[in-house]
Amino acid sequence: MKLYYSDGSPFARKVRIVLAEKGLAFESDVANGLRTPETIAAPTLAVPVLEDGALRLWESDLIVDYLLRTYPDAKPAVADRAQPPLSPWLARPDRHWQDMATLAAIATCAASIVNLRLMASDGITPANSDYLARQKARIERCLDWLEETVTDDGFAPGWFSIMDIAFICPMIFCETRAIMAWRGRPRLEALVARHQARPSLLATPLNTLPPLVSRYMVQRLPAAGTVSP
Ligand SMILES: N[C@@H](CCC(=O)N[C@@H](CS)C(=O)NCC(=O)O)C(=O)O
Repeated sequence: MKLYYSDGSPFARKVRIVLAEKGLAFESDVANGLRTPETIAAPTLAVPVLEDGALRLWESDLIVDYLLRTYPDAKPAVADRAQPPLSPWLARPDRHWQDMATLAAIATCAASIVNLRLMASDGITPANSDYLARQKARIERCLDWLEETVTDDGFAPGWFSIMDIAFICPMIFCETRAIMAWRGRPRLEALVARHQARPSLLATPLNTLPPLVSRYMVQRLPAAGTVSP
């Protein structure tokens, strides 16, 4: 397998954590900051992208779903029995739609967090852009909903779930990049704290450099306030 990623990407980190949790070996094609469109092997122009033989996949949740289904028995050489195991599914079979809705809320929240970060590089912030103010409001609303949804034992008690991982990665990104304050939500804070010493998290730190905004993106940005969906 080969994974294309940036080592600052919270979406790629989710995939890297799952690969580490399952002890799956892969070749890394890693870049710091945003890649130029010509160097991304996906129509989405975003990383992570996974190649497994002839198959090429993009979108982190899809990649994780593929890994869980394709390598169900993969385990790390040494498993720590004191820690909850990685969930074998994206969503609990008996709560499929609820968990998929949770994952969708987390993914939307994460995308808005990354948008705030990238646009700040151009001086566009919630203070001077109605569109970014709406994205910030979306993040707050998602976080409030997630705080109501999560339990004292994570999103799927007894498991280190993909929902847990998908939440932790962008919140660490949000904090280390000083994008916005998100704490003050005790259950979500406890979830992030609980897993920080897990080997798969320690093995996949985000880079300490802020991601770069490519000239391609800057040249094509319409003026603030005129963006259509
Ligand atoms: N929904 C995608 C988001 C991926 C994403 O936004 N990746 C960022 C890096 S954090 C990227 O490559 N952005 C390039 C761009 O937006 O042009 C996923 O879950 O994989």
